[in-house]
Amino acid sequence: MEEKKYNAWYEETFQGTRLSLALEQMVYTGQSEFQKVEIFDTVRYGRVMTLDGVFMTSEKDEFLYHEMLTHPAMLTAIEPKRVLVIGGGDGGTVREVLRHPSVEKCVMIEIDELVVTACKEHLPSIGTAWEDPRLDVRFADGIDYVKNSEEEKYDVILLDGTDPIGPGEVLFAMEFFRACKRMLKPGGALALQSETPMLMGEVFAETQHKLRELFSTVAPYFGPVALYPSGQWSWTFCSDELDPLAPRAERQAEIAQGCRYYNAGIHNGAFAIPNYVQALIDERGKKS
Ligand code: SPD
Repeated sequence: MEEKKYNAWYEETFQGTRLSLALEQMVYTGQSEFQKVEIFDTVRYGRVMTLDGVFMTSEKDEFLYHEMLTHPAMLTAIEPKRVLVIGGGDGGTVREVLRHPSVEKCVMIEIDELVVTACKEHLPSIGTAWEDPRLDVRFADGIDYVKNSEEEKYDVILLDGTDPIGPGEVLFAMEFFRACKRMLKPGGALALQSETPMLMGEVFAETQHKLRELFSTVAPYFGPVALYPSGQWSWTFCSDELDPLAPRAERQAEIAQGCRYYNAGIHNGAFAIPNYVQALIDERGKKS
């Protein structure tokens, strides 16, 4: 097949890598007090959203990331009723959370209202649950919330933030993880996006060790996200009481039916730690 010539490309520069997508047209550009928000149509990934020039989500592959961030923790928790999502302004994570019938309330704390407004208008295929009455979206600082909230605690907390570079760095700080734990009920689970071990090995390993100081079970798990640098992504499951390798099989089968990536086999396999990743964790352990 002959390679077509494309006139315009959108290029992400990230930690010494460049990833380009052939561009069809820009759809939206806005600047909030926090970041530049761009949404555009691409030839192969459908509609894509970037924050400060970094790919966040695409119509083509968003299910990989959102299903994997959400379902391992939701299906390991016994009967998650209250769920907290920090970040996740495109709406993909809350969409997956609200597919669980046990959920009575899902609070989403997103710092940047512009991300939600732009995604509601221009990426409606991702955020399909904005009107769900169980959803309570608040535009506030997630760090302040977990540090200071006196509200009822949560069964599951999901961290759907940006990369730990610049403003996103605080989302990988010990202080923040400690505050998240404060907001978890006994028997609860925290899951977070924990970056690419291939290109962000130090941050990944450091994060594992920080979380191990707080939780008795810290289990990284892995999957592909084609849009993100290196393509190999990680998330991390944390709990004091729950075993991520013992999800609730009945609920899992129901949820997996509506998933495009996640299923029981993926769940189990995702928790296998690749040898190079185990080595990163072990090496970082020797330093402390
Ligand atoms: N390198 C991009 C990492 C982005 C992680 N969060 C994505 C948010 C999608 N809801």
